[in-house]
Amino acid sequence: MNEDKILQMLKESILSFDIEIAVKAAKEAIKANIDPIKAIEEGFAKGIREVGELFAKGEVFLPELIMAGEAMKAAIEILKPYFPTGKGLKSLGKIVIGTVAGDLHDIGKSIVISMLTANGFEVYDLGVDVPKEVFIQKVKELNADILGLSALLTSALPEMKKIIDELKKEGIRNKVKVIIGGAATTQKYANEIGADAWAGDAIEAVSKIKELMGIS
Ligand code: B1M
Repeated sequence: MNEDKILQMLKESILSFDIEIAVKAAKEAIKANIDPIKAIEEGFAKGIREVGELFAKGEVFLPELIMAGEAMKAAIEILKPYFPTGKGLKSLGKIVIGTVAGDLHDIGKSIVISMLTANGFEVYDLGVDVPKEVFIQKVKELNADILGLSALLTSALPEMKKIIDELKKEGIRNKVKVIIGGAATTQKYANEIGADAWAGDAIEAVSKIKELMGIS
């Protein structure tokens, strides 16, 4: 099977809403030596975004959305050991990251974290549905270089602005760079709320963070 056919199979495995099929597809990708990040971005993620479109049109419902999410997570678990590792690299900087309050989506954030770790950053994952106070406290405690905020729900976007406002109130806005991402966000929104950067995917997140830190 050529690479395009395998990527198509990975996408379809998510559209089957079946964990076993997705896991089998992930194993096929490894056997075929497909780069694990490519397998996610050009295979599985295409499938889950299509599920999202079907959900929005009312052609699939919450149980399918949940199963597709579980299938995607299981596939990523199979691929994870094959991600490039950051072991032995000198830390390039400390990053605090989380999905903002009200939002439980974490699949994309986990991919971003894996890529950042593989590139030598120390990443502190606060999880999902993270209250603004927890972000602020962790940034202070670690003297973090970067604060990463993820959101997939439009309704969670205002939370990002609140966090940036809180950094200002605490007098630490100039001590930490803020990057936002996730399907609900845009470069325009990042500009509006005064974030330092926006990234559309995990690879861009790494390059934007390196830029923010002056790393070439
Ligand atoms: Co949800 N959901 N969901 N969902 N879900 C969306 C986001 C939605 C767009 C689907 C749709 O209607 N078309 C819609 C939001 C509409 C809106 O607000 N505009 C939606 C909805 C409505 C909901 C619920 C409200 C449904 C309900 O209960 N009625 C509910 C909300 C729960 C909550 O959060 N409070 C809900 C629940 C869920 C599940 C739990 C079932 C599951 C999540 C499982 C999980 O994450 N553990 C789920 C899923 C799977 C989706 C879709 C289908 C897929 C999300 C995903 O994993 N994408 C999604 C549709 C879509 O996104 N098109 C949808 C794949 C992932 C690789 O991409 O997350 O975008 P993404 O991450 C990318 C980039 O965005 C970027 O890099 C990643 C890798 O390339 N990135 C960053 C992400 N974070 C970054 C941070 C950075 C930089 C880059 O810097 C810090």
